[in-house]
Parts: sequence; C-alpha cells; structure tokens
Amino acid sequence: VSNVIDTEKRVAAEAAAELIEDGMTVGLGTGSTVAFLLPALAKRGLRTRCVATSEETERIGRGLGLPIESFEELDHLDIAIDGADQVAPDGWLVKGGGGAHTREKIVAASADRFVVIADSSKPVERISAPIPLELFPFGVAATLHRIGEARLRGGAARSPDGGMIADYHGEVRDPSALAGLLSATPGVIDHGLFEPEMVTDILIGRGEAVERIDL
Ligand code: A5P
Repeated sequence: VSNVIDTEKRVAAEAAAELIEDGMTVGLGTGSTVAFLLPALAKRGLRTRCVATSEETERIGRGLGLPIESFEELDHLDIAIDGADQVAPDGWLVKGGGGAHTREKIVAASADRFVVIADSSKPVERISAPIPLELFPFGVAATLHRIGEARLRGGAARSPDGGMIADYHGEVRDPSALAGLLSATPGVIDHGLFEPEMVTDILIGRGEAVERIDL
C-alpha cells in the first residue's frame, strides 16, 4: 500500500513542479508529499526565488540546490505548492499534521496560485477532527480550556516560531464556523482549516494518474 501511496504523492508532486516557470517566486510546503516536489523542482533547473514553510523543507531544498530565502523581503509569491491532511469536496482543507500550518497559511495566502498536492487517501466526504492548532505559550492552559476538546500534541511539539502545537478533537459541524471561532479565540496563533477561497488547484494522485480538481 505504501508504495502506491508514494507513487501517488510523486505523480501529484511532479505535475505541480511543471506549473512552476522561470523567474517565479515560489512557496514550498512541508511534508512527505512536498518531499517529492523538491527534487522534481530542482531537476528543472529553473531560475526561481523560493521560501520554505519549515526548517525541514529549507534544509532539504538547500541540499538540492534550490535558492531558499527568508520570507521577509518578498511581498507576494507567484505560486505555492503544499500537501494536505484532508481535502473536502468543496475545497476546505485540513493542514498541520506536521505542525507547520501557521507558516503554511501565510505562504498560501501570499500566493497568486495555491496548488494542493495529495495522494488518494486525502480526499474526504467531510472535514473532521483532529484540527491542528498553534497556540501562544502564555496562558496556554486557559486557551485550551476556553476551546474545550483540545489537547497539546505529545512531545511538547513547538513550531519554529515558538508556538505550542495542539489539536482540536471536537465535532466539526461547519468548517467555516469553526474556523471563525478558532481565529477569534485569544491565544490561538492559527489553526489548520484552510478555506476554499485560498485554493486554486488540487492535484490528487490516483495510481499513476493525476486527478485535477479546479476550484
Ligand atoms: C504540515 O504541517 C502539513 O500541513 C502537511 O502539509 C500535511 O500534513 C501533509 O503532509 P503529507 O504530505 O506528509 O501527507
């Protein structure tokens, strides 16, 4: 099974790498699907300026010779490409299985085109818990208490920006309402619900083929 899943991640990642053109500014996501994107992009030998959503992506990307800079100078990106944990039919996503969702959302929101790459295990009928959270350390117990049904992730997981990684484990009746509630909760730096308005392309690997869902 894992071989098929890896093939699906690879074909989706390779299709996304083809969308990048010479001279573009590029946001690079995080995770095991993006791990297939980085060599596919490096192989194209394009002149790009890249930003990374995690230290892991930065390290792997640099090792492959990709020009990765800090995300402080560029004021927008032409394209960003990233994986997802859940992809709903209406385009809602859950991200942050790797705890990188805050940086990932900043990068996705900055890009003219945001391309999601995923294997066939990621499409879901409806979004459900866990929903990743990044919480401000100050007052974290009170923030968790206020959200209810949320727990810190094991191993004292932290983002590179110092936030504590947690997950919401309650019901998800309406992703939009939950996203609004979480965003409005003091102490929540960001959550892993990505709205459809942010997404332009979804590429799902199915065996050796790529299914394109245009939004
Ligand atoms: C990282 O925080 C996540 O948002 C990943 O993008 C997401 O978990 C997908 O990862 P995989 O490509 O490893 O499934």
